[in-house]
Amino acid sequence: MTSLSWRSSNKLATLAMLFMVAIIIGIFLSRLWNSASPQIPLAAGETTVFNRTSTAYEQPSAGLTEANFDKHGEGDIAFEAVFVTSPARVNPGLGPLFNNASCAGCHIRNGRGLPEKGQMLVRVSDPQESNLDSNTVPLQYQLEDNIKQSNTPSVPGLGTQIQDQAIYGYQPEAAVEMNWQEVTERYGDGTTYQLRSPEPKITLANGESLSPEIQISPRIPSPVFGIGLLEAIPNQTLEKLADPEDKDGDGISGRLNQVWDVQTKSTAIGKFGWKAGHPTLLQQSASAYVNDMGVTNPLFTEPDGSADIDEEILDNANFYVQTLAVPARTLTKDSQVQRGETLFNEANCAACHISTLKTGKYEVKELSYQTIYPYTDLLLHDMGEGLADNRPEFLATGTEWRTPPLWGIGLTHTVLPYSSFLHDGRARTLEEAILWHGGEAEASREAFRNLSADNRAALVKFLRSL
Ligand code: HEC
Ligand code: HEC
Ligand SMILES: [Ca+2]
Ligand SMILES: [Ca+2]
Ligand SMILES: [Ca+2]
Repeated sequence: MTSLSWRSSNKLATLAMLFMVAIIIGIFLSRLWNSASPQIPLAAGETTVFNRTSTAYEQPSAGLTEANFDKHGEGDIAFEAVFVTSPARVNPGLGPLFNNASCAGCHIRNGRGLPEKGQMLVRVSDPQESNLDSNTVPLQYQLEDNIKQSNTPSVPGLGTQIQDQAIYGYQPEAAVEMNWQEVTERYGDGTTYQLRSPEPKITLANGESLSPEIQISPRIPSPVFGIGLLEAIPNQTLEKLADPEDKDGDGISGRLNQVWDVQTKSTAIGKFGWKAGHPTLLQQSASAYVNDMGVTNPLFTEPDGSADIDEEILDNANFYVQTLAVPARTLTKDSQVQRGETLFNEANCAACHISTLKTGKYEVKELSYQTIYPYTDLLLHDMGEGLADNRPEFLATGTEWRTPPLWGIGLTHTVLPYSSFLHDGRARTLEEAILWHGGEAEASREAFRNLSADNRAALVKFLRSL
């Protein structure tokens, strides 16, 4: 008996030894493997999610604390909530004028909406109506009837945004119909392509057409994932990227917008929206509630100071967009994708669509200090006459737009087929989006236009891998 138990325990010890050795060899091999294969850049650092399905833009950032995960869930409910006419038990306060009854109704599956009624917005201003003296009055921000910008004087009867829907008993401000004009152009190799540009037809409530003097700017909803990380990029980083006088002479002169912050009642760096017209995500979300849905809130109240929603709901909806994850890249080892990335850099796309940035200290601590790959500099660039809306927004001129992030852009049609690109949704494909680039990006566009069909496909495949 004694010898048997001695033998079996000896066997056990040998087995345990072998097991340990196997683990050590395993660790060693995996180290070796990792050092041999280049690190796959994780789009959003530790917060990246691995989901490239049609729900890719609806995932909470990886690594949220349990409390923040729950808050994200509360925010999801707020973002989906469909508002109705007051009085009502659930979600009252819609309108009287509005564009859509919920955030999710425009930002379809958190991606971009379509350039059609109920999803796109038309911003307007009347250059004749300069009712504010910008020398004496600081940039006052008066959204619709609450706020006014000195360089986008409101249009009598329309304000600065057309609400084309209204609750029972009210009349929408105008009807917006999107028409498109097509032109045929050629790649360097002679292959033809079509580009379309919008010709919106705006009919006022009284049946008249909107005067051609009025500046109009149609905008599709931008994707809302990953933007907490963009907010977490320190201002100093953006200031360093800016080169307003193009001192380094590369033809690219990004600059920062300076906009009105309703909370601090002072000017601040603009970051959100197609022309970077809002300084914070909270203000962007609050202005969406009041302008796009007619839902007054703690930042934009009724004249008597009351509001349709309280701070908790506004905060939750905002927290939701702050903590929406970015999907991981795919096909990083595919040789065509790798060639596409080289072509992207050679065409100088990366001068504006900056690949790598670092977040700083942020209110959502899980998003702090991450290395991220957003492919944007968040700066305004002159994109030429072709893309111009000719309607300024604070410092942004009629030809300037903020570089949009390209992360996750490859999933656009997986999330919503037929959704389109650029500020007004004119580009049906990634190729069309590139071919509209002008101004500071003209050389980049020409570089792409003159690539061989093979190389164009590789560059676009790289974009689809993002
Ligand atoms: C009627 C459609 C519509 C509704 C409703 C709407 N949005 Fe938007 N959203 C847009 C459009 C259009 C833009 C681009 C605005 C611009 O450039 O001026 C935008 C931009 C944004 C952005 C900026 C993204 C970026 O990258 O800069 C955020 C954040 C946002 N919306 C959040 C919300 C939230 C939160 C709600 C609900 C409270 C909401 N939106 C409701 C149409 C809508
Ligand atoms: C001078 C800065 C600049 C350069 C260089 C540049 N872009 Fe852009 N890009 C922008 C801006 C600004 C927009 C938004 C324009 C608009 O919406 O009207 C944009 C939009 C895009 C979009 C559409 C994004 C969306 O969300 O709809 C894609 C795709 C894109 N760029 C790819 C490229 C590629 C590929 C290159 C190189 C061939 C390139 N860009 C070069 C500034 C630049
Ligand atoms: Ca209301
Ligand atoms: Ca209006
Ligand atoms: Ca420069």
